[in-house]
Amino acid sequence: MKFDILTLFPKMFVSPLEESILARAIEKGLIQIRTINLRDFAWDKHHVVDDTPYGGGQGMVMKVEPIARAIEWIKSQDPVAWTVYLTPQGKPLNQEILQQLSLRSHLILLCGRYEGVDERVRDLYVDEEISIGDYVLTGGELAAMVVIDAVSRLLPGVLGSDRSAKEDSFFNSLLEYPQYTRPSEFRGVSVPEVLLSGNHEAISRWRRKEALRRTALRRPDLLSKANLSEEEKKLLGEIFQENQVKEGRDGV
Ligand code: 4GX
Repeated sequence: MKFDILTLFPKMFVSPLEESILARAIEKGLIQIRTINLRDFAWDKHHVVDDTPYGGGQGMVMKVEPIARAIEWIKSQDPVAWTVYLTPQGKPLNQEILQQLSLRSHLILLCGRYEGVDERVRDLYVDEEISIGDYVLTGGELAAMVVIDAVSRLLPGVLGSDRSAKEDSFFNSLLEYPQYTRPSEFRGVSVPEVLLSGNHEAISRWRRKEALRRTALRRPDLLSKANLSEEEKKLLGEIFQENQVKEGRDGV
């Protein structure tokens, strides 16, 4: 999969791509990442990439021509390249959108700065607008990095093969269960007995139950979307009963 990043700050991408899983994916040729400095496509004497907004107001707007030239240049090499603009005004990013993006062969990630891009960039070049969350960054670069990271790990061969299979079933609709590793006791806090028991049936049941508990407590919105099995509904019933007992003790 190819990623082209259109940015005024290409260096922001250097070290995140030199580490760990993404570095290995690049090395193995599973992903190809190019940073393209939009300033290189500003052809006036001073390579100007921004200008004041028509109608007046605060800040600067990114000019249409450098972005247009950069995207047209990429598309002349690969007409199916899909252009994504990172902006708080986009669709909220989730695992389903990432799954869809991971099926494409070539993404162009447009990183805006200042007050954003001239609206005609959207009109003429942007295929999809994505937001990584309801907060404001200083630019689209970190959002683009999030997309690259989360898409890459969905590509075949990027994670260990045992890691990827697990992912989609259970994990997608529920939060993960608590994990522990050695030591079995730390500052008086013990690892749950069952995890040391070697009873795989009991361990699996405990994990499903704790994943349900966590989801019910922290993200009830996810639970209503999840397709729960009869077994899971039973576990959820147990959790609610346990909570009522606890609330009774707490005087609720
Ligand atoms: N999820 N930003 C875009 C420039 C901008 C300003 C105004 C449009 C209108 C962000 C996010 C994000 C900061 C990227 C502002 N664009 N991107 N940038 N949240 O906060 O994706």
